[in-house]
Amino acid sequence: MAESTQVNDVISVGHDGDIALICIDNPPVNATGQAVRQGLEEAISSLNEDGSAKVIAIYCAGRTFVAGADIREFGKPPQPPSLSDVLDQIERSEIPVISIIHGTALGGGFELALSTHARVAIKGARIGLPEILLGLLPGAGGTQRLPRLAGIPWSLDVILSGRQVKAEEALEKGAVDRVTEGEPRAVALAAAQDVLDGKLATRRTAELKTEANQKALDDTLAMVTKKNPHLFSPGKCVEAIAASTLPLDEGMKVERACFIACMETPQRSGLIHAFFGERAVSNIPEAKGDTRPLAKVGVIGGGTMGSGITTSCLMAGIPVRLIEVAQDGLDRGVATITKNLDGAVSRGKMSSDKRDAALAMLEPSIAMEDLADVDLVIEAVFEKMEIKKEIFGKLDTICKEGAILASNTSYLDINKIADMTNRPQDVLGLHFFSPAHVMRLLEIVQGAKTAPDALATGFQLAKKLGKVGVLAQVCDGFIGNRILGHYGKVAAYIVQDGASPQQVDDALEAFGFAMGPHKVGDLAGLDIGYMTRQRKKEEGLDPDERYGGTLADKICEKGWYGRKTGKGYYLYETGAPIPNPEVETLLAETRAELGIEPKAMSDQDIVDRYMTAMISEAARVVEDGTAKRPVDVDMVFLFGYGFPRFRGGPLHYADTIGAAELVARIETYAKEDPHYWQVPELLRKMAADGRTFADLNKES
Ligand code: T1G
Repeated sequence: MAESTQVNDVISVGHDGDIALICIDNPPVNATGQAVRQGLEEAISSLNEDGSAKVIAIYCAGRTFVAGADIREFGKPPQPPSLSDVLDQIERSEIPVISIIHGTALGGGFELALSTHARVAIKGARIGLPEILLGLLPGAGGTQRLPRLAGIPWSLDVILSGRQVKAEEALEKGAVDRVTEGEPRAVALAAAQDVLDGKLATRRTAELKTEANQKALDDTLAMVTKKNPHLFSPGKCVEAIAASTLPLDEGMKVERACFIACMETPQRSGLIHAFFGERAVSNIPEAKGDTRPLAKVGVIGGGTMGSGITTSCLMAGIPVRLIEVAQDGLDRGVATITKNLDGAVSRGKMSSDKRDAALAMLEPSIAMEDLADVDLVIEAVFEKMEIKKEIFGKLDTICKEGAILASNTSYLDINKIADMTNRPQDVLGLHFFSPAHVMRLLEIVQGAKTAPDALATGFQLAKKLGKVGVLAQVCDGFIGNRILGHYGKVAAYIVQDGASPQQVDDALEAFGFAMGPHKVGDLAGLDIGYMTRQRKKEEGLDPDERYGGTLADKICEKGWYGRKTGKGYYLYETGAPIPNPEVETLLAETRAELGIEPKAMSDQDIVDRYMTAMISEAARVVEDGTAKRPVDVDMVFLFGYGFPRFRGGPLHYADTIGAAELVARIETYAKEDPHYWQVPELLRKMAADGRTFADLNKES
């Protein structure tokens, strides 16, 4: 290389005879932040002014080609030059410009490649336009240039799915021009030389024409509207892609308008909060530092949870010794695990070879002594403290020094369990969510004496399993179930006071939940809630608290537990749930017994009460430190409770209402029931200070 000049901190230009190499070096993913855009603009214009170079190749340093626009800039005042303008300039360059793709060229990164006159991918590279996952659409020409190269149908698939596409598929579809091997810079030099030698053709995408395909557009619009009725950007994606049959400058105007419309929606804010939140929850001191080995895991309990946890570990390549008390239980566990793995294969989540290898790493046993050499034990047996205490007492003597002893309990006190051992520093909670091999949330519960390296190992396990590990402190129900325990009552109150179970479900599904609380209860089994209510009755109910379980108790006392009995709040004989007409009778009985005159409630009132209840307990969970920050609560609900992702989580959604309005609402509701509706101190302070939960996230 004759010489290399640094245009700015992130862009350099090297020369080798007739070849100019532009290198982007903006860790961690070469996002097209302002410096990258400005540097590219300056480099392209100076090379064209100078005119000595006969071909320009753009490549990236580091682990990947540009992975997109810098998402951290969104929602802030735009800083020129815009990516669109820079890409138009590249496309208009008199000197042919090619791009060398390695790693993941996504979003604005792949749009950069599309604006060049040829694209060379290095084997293993993937391209994609995942803006839809952020509530957006490709806003720098992707909806206009990709259809010109690869046609409308394939462009609709790639843009509406947001999926990553292997280089070979992109080559087959014409989205890239060559797939080769080697290091980016060497490939750039070789490809540029091929351009000069006429071995690699170049062309301006703008000069290509998109073949019209109204049917593909109409079919896709119908499909996305049905699949995601709540989302705004899919329809805008189709609208922009449809404009790719227009002259480029006109199509770009349509794309711009669609992009701005998406940018302005709360959905974009919610989805980007979810993107960064998923990463933020493990970006804490407790998740870093020394960890312990995780070569082999022991799981106690072959029931639904134990089998799911075992499946999750095996799918991540971690050998598991599964313990059950008797052979028949062990056989059932192994059968469930086998079924789970077969399901993963049929869903295309793993190859059958990988499934066989996973199964080969399973060592079933009915002897707890076989846990002597494991690095981590996850107990997943009945939610009875006595049983857990007995098990942990035995583990204390069986397991090797330094082995981590974890309980999958969903609400019991980890400190009490730890105190059954002489090694409380090795004990923590690992609360998986059912089905454990599918749900991504893992609440990592820190005991009072849990050692830092044991806790950090919990986060390492989450990463290995592809789960979202969230730190929780000990309390009844930790983060998610504690909050659920609170707002679940308000759904019962709303039904007692006048709404039907179906109206509550319909209102919350219109808000964005995949399933309303009564359908969820039917799915999980109404008997679980029934047992909890009976347990609490035995322990002595709070006399000041309104009991909301009367209807649910009546339903369970009929033996109607939901899907598993074919009848619950809904009937399941035909498959799709239909409201159980006998529930109406039981509800009338309940209201009569409680002396309630039912009053009509609007869907909005139902959503407001339900969400305000959820937000108020979530605020308390942040206030008392059970959750580290509001974003941790949000991620618990996105990854463990089916909260609508486009709303970002309960506390991100709370910011769209505002603390002052929430306080006013709670004070209004408190007139009906001052015991249940109490204003959390944190919310009152936020209302007084004008702060948001986003502010609290930044402060922590
Ligand atoms: N902007 C800013 N930061 C980003 C980023 C981005 N686009 N992508 C990743 N990061 C950060 C991330 O927060 C983390 O930071 C670090 O990089 C490593 O990421 C105009 C409008 C590329 C597949 O949607 O899918 O272009 O936590 O932990 O698992 O049309 O990151 O270390 O501080 O995820 O190896 C479109 C989003 C943007 C791609 C790598 N692009 N990124 O995964 O690492 S919109 C995307 C990813 C756009 C244009 C539109 C993944 C990855 P920290 P990571 P990874």
